[in-house]
Amino acid sequence: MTAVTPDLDRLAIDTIRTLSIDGVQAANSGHPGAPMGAAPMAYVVWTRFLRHAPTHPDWPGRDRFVLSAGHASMLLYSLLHLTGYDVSLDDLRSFRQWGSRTPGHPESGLTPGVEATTGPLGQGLANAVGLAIAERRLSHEFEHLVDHRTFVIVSDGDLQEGIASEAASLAGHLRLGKLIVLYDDNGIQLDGPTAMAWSEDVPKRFDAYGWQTQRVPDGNDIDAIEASIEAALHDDRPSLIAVRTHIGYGSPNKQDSQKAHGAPLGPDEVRLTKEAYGWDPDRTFYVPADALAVFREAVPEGERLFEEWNERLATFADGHVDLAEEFLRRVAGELRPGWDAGLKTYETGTEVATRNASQDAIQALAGSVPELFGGAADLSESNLTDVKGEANFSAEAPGRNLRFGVREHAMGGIANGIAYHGGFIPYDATFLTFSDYMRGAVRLSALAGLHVIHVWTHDSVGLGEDGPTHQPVEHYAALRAIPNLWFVRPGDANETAAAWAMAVERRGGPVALALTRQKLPTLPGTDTKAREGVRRGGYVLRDASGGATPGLILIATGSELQLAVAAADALEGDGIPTRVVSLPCWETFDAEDQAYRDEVLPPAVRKRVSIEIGVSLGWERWVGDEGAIVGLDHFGASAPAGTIFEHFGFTPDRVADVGRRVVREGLHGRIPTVDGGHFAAMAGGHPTTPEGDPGVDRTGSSDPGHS
Ligand SMILES: Cc1ncc(C[n+]2csc(CCOP(=O)(O)OP(=O)(O)O)c2C)c(N)n1
Ligand SMILES: [Mg+2]
Repeated sequence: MTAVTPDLDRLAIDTIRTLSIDGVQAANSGHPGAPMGAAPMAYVVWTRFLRHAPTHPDWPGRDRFVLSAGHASMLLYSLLHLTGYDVSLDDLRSFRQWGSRTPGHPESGLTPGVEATTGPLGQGLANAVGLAIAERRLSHEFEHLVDHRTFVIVSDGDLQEGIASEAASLAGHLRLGKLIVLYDDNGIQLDGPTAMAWSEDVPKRFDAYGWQTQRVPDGNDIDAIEASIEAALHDDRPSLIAVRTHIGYGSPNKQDSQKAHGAPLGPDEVRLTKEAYGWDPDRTFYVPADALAVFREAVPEGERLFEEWNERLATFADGHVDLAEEFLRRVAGELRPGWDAGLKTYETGTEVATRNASQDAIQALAGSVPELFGGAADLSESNLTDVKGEANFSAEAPGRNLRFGVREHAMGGIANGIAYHGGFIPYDATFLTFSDYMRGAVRLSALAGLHVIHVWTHDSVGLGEDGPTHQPVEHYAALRAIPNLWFVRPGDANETAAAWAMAVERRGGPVALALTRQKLPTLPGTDTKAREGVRRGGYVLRDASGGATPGLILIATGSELQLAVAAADALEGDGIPTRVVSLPCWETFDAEDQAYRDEVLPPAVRKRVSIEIGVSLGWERWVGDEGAIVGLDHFGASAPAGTIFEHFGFTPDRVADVGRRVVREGLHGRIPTVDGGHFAAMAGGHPTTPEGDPGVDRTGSSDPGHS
């Protein structure tokens, strides 16, 4: 053990500071100010509290540390290097460079020891709440094996974000006592003093959320910081410690100014700052041996903790072999054999809303996939996401059904945090329209490759009477635009069971399920074809009769699949051999090889019609030059679902008519959207029509379905 004197503490802290300064200077880009101010609190957490094992960064028993203020990434990279993670000085020298492990903002999966991808302010705190929820639930399921804390550093910007307020409010309500948040209270943000835009008393706000709150008036007083963390650990509420710091601490000309926030100090100021620390201004990336020794104690200490935990696991396994194996399976992210045996098959013709089929799937999977853990943003009665017979997750009991309250953005961030933790397949739920409210978190789940399932019901204008505020129209396109998000819109109950199976099986990214409120008929063929077909993203649901080469392909998703099937009957009756392709997931279909895609959509069959009750954007890709797109390029309306479909021209007759004209008249491209007279009847503004003529009621001659 190195005897750590105050001077050595100071040297170690200044080592974090100077590495951060040098990293940003070398990159000529980055944020030096926050690492300089927050180095002491980070030092206290990492050398006096954090139970981690730098040589076993994935050890399930480790404490979690989240740098929510991801712009301060050099702070984290410096700590990872110093405490002995596989992050070298060269990695620090290549901060923000192509191919480096030290990207601009921390990216989980890229750098050992980075627990969460952060940078979009506020997300990290929500992730941390998810980590703490996961810890509590897993420790309930596997007592003795799980018992760790979650430490977070947040900045002003983090705490200004709505997602942080949502997450903190829920954390207080749930009394997540093992969550400890240190707030880098430096009074400066990007544009200048926080006082420009902010005057509330933050700890008081957190008091009101049910947190323990403390203030440390001097951010360099490491004993006071240590005492506050001690006190936090002994309180059963989550804790916020507001630590008053100085951005750019030690920089003679930039301390306490936004100039230290997001730009290199500059060579001259770097020299002056190092001199102010009593350092040799000519040395860069310098790590004094004494300072390194203090940090590197984390390595043997981590080995010890890791071994101790493995012994605990072995002892536990003596009496509970099954439970120990189950624990290891869970944290390895493997599914139980036969996990999908309970999924239902629905008989052709049965009328089931896909949200109900989703409820059936959740219920069927609940026993065989105990890692499924989630809930809704106050819509469990609508999203049908509760596991029946299970308790709520509350302050008193770590049950299985999460109640997020109306906090969609935090819900997304918390689900991400549960996924980061491991041992769970988290799911969350709301109306598809309100996926917009959680988009920031959804994007990060895709970027970080997190296995999260989003259950988004009320998936089109088909939700009916709630009207256009609640009816998603542009959402399919917007969600399909997010890389690595599988957006799945199943067309009936069998496709929904298949979609759940694919969602549970996926690794390396999120899956969104778009589900209907209204009932849909179970279509012929999905009972046998959906399971494989949905996984592959698209398949031939029904082929042209008599083995004829199709003269036309109808391509549909979700509630419009039934229209394609019905229209195909009519078209076949007219002598047009018609194939129906169900295309519930563009992303997995795209990932299939060309041979399979050509089998489903033969390049030679160029007459095609897509039918989807959302914006037409993107469908060009599947219908090609000679195909037509039946979409909905305006907002919806308040009326019963059947009426809306009728008035907007989503009927088998209109689809068949478009199909006929595509084959016989060469009709192609985006088919003008029908508004059924709705917008002409509206007082005030009208949507811009495809013809650029707002307000014209185009029901009639210009629309093939009504001609
Ligand atoms: C959601 C989001 N909005 C904006 C930004 C850009 N940004 C990065 S840091 C920052 C504010 C900085 O203030 P603070 O959080 O107090 O950090 P400090 O200046 O103290 O380092 C902003 C606006 C961001 N990263 N995330
Ligand atoms: Mg600040």
